[in-house]
Amino acid sequence: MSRPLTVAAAQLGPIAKDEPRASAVARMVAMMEKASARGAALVVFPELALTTFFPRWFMADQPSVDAWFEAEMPSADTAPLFDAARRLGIAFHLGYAEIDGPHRYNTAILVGPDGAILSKYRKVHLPGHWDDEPWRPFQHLEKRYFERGNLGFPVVDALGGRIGMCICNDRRWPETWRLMGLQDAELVCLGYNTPQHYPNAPGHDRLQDFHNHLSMQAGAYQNGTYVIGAAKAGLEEGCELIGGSAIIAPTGEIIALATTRGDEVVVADIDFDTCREIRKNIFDFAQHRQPDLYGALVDPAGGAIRKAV
Ligand code: ING
Repeated sequence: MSRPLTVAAAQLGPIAKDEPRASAVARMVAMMEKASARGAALVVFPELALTTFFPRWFMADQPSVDAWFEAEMPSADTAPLFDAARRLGIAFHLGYAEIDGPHRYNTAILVGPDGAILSKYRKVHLPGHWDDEPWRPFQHLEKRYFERGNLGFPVVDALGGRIGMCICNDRRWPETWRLMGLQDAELVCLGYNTPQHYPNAPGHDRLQDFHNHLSMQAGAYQNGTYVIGAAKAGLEEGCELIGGSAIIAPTGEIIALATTRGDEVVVADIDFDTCREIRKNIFDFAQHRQPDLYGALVDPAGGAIRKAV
């Protein structure tokens, strides 16, 4: 028995600071149409896909920050995405900045081919810093502008498989992947905005593309899940963002890869049953994991293990 699905990563090139949401949405609808024409039933868009990556600037007043957020989903600006989903019969994953009452999150949703929101995720691992650090060529103020996600890492039954989500920096943390692996995730959708330059470790600039794929390929293999990673890429308001959008098999192999740093759709045929080759063998959790020895992984005083060694 097989459970095939054709899927797409829709990489976005730069979004200018003054580019209206409607413009970014129009670009994404065009990519949904392109993906649909190539048989895709799901399209994954990047993190914070509606606007430029605004955490690169320090904003002192909350109204200036809130201008980058969505108070409702869908809204008049984003409705064309939901309309296209229904018109084309295609699901999509979208990253955006969410206002929920007094709370603000870096959020992603999975929307079905009927336009219904099937799942929501709020980013847990928020990188960067809190205070204005003008020494940086560009800042990274996610810790200031977003609260830590409070929805866990949900995995839902959708499109014939078990689908989870994470966002950008989450992919670098093995706990992210294992929490979804423990829920039998068969596909993880994620978007990212990753600068080529890392001010605190410029020697790693040459490794950003490698670390991007290393993180996603390891997550895929060690949990027997497909991964679709979609970048916001290119030179965006003076900040070069990596591309490398990819579709990755449970074996860890890259089966589709973007080759530009602009708007680009990459498509692959997956089969959710392939996950079993990994999860019923080398990573059969019930057979091989030793969770009774892993307590330090969730000990809030995580440093204690260093003293014990
Ligand atoms: N961006 C980056 C990411 O995790 C970063 C931040 C870059 C962290 C390079 C470490 C190294 O891909 C977001 N938005 O999390």
